[in-house]
Amino acid sequence: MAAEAPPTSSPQHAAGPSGPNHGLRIFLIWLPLAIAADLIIWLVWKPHLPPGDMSTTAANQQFDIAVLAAVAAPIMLFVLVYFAYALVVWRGRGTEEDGPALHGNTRIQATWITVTSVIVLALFVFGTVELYASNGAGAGQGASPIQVPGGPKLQVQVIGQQWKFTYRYPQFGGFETTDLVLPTNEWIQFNVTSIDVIHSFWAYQLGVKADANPGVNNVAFTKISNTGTFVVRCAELCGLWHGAMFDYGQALSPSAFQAWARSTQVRLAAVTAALPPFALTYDPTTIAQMSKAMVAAGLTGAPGLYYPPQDVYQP
Ligand SMILES: [Cu+2]
Repeated sequence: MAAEAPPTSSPQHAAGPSGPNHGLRIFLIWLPLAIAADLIIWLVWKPHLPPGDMSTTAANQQFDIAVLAAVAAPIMLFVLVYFAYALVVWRGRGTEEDGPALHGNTRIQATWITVTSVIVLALFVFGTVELYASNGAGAGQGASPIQVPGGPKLQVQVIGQQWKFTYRYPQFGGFETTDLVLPTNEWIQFNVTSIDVIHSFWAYQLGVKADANPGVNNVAFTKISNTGTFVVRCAELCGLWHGAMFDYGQALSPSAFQAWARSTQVRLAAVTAALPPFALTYDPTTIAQMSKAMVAAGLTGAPGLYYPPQDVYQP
C-alpha cells in the first residue's frame, strides 16, 4: 500500500540542528491567528457582549469579559496550532511503531510555568483593580461598601419578597412602588434587602446583581448612560414562583424621573403613611401587623399580600 515512504522509527523532530526550526514555524503560524482573533474579539464581538453598555457597571463588565477573551484566545490558539502542527508534521508515516520516549524539556517547562503564572497573577491584579475602580462592579458590597462613588446619589431601596421586588425612595418621602424607575446620568445607590427568604436583585442590562437577604442591607452602585427599559429578575431560587419574579425597569431622563418621583410621592402618600418608617432593613414579623393596619385603614381588599400592586391601593 504505502509504497514510497520507507518505514522510519525516527520522527523529524529528531532531525538535529540542521532540521527545520519547528518553534519558529509554530510561532509564525500562531502569531497572525492570535492577532486576528484578538482584533475580532475587540472590534466585532465586544459591542455585542452581555450585558451591553446601558450603565457604567454594564459597560465595565463588557470590557472585563472582552479583556479575558482577548487573553484566552491566543492561549487556546497556541494549543490548537501546536496540536495541528504535531498532527501534520510529526505524524509517523507508514509505521505503527511508537515514537521515541519524551524525557522533558526544561526550557519549555520553565517557559510554560512562567508565562501561565504571569497571566494568572496579572488577571488577579486586573480583577481586583476593576472591582475597586468601578465601585464594586455592580455587585453588592455589603452594608459598608469599600468603594463609594463621590457626589450626590439617588437612594433606591430594593425589597425582595416572595415573589416580587418593591422599591422605596427615601429621598421622596419613602414611598414604595412595584415600578423601578431610575434617572440617567446620576449615581444610584441600591440598598438591597428582603423581608422573607433570600432573593437576588438582578437588573440585567444595568449589570447590577446583589443578594437580597432578610436583615441585611446590601449596597450596590451604578450610573445609567441611556434611557430605556431593562429586565429585573430574581437570581436566587426563592420558592415556588421564583421563576415569575420578573419585571421591567425604566430609565428616564433626570427631569422626567423627577416628575415621576414627585407625582408618585403625592399619589401614594396615604399608602406611605401606613408603611413602616423607612429603615435599612425590616423585621419580617412586623409585616403581618402592617397588613392588618393597611386593611384597617381601608387601603386594600387583598389581605395576605404584603405589598399588593400599587393600583390596588389607589385611595
Ligand atoms: Cu426571589
